[in-house]
Amino acid sequence: MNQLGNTRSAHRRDHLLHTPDTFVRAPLPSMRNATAIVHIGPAGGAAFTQYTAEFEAGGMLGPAAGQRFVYGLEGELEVGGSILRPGHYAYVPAGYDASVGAGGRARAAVIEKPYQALAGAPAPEFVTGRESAAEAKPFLGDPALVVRTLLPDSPAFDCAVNTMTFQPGATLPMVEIHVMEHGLLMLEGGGIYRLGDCWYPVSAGDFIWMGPYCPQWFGALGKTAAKYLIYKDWNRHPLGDPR
Ligand code: UGY
Ligand code: MN
Repeated sequence: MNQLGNTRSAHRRDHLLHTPDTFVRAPLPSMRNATAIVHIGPAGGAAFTQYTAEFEAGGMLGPAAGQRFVYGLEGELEVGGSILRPGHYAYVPAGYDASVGAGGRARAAVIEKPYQALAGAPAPEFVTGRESAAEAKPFLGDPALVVRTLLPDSPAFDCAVNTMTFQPGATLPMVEIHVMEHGLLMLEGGGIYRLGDCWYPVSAGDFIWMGPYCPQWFGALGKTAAKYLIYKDWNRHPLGDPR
């Protein structure tokens, strides 16, 4: 609790930094023995929603608003019959019937978005995997900054979810400005995030939303690696399906 009105959290037109001291919990419709910290959604300026789901024993999510990506943070979850431990993930296509529940206390990052079909592209399938099993690829040739791509490289998917791991002192090689938006959850370590014209100290547990064209840059600080989970819209024409 902070009783002096201070926080690192900030909300600007093109970005949000949401730090744990400002999290407010409330269940979403049809959740059972579970609650949500909604980090971002259309009300905050995004075209997707991302929330942290916190489960008690027997906890369940309600139906997804479109496609759903679940990343295990703590405890054990069951998604469509697959067991998710921390660092495991599941992608549930829109309209696919896969319940999300927990036998005991658990936490997960959840991303949901209406699916944007593409003429000629197949429909995406249910996917599960382990982040640690995904190939670590140097980002723009830098071995101190590696990317793991969690969803298949296929036009079936209208979004990408990756992790990025920065060795201490590693940085994004440039200030990025792009049409895609991001939902980002700091999983480990910390550093400085530039968002627009502001520089923020960030650490594990913080959430960031970056809107389209939000100038962005990160440098890892401290003696351990910094790692984040990052969503972006992907594989679609800016004007929609050019059919
Ligand atoms: O995929 C990305 O656009 C990523 N490099 N952005 C970021 O880390 N802020
Ligand atoms: Mn980016």
